[in-house]
Amino acid sequence: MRTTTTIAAIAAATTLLLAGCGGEEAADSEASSSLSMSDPWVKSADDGMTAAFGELANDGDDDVTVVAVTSPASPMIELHETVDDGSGEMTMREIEGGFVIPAGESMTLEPGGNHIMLMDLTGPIAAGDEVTFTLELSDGSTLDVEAPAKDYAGANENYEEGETDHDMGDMS
Ligand SMILES: [Cu+2]
Repeated sequence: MRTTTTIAAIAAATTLLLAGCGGEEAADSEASSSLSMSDPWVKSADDGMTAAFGELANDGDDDVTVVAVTSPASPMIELHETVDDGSGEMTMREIEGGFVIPAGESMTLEPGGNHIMLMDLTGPIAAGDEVTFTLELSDGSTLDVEAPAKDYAGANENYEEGETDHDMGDMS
């Protein structure tokens, strides 16, 4: 009984504390305040895999890590980096620890570099379509992004966990 009372008291105090530091903002605290994404876009594709790009900017005082991305366009999404596999071939792979954007800095997601990888499209994405992404950050907040689709001939890096020649399928 005593434990329950204590927890309830702490919860009440926490609620007061949150309410005290900014009314409506507290209720809306799920949206990231420091991270933004500009010029988002996704490469059009009929099926299989494709990728999304853009510029992530962190104008806060703390580093921000994008730990996961979700979208109705693909049930499985990975955060990829592109590396030289040693033979001059560029290979993409899941980046360890997510995308880290240091305080006050930005990170460009672009073909041939870091990107958001849609692993298994639920349907075709045509140029002009708008694809919604939700970026999940390490502090528990999220950032929703609307990315227009466009046709793009590049971004055909191999995928190191796939088979070598046709990993990217229809991406070319
Ligand atoms: Cu990739």
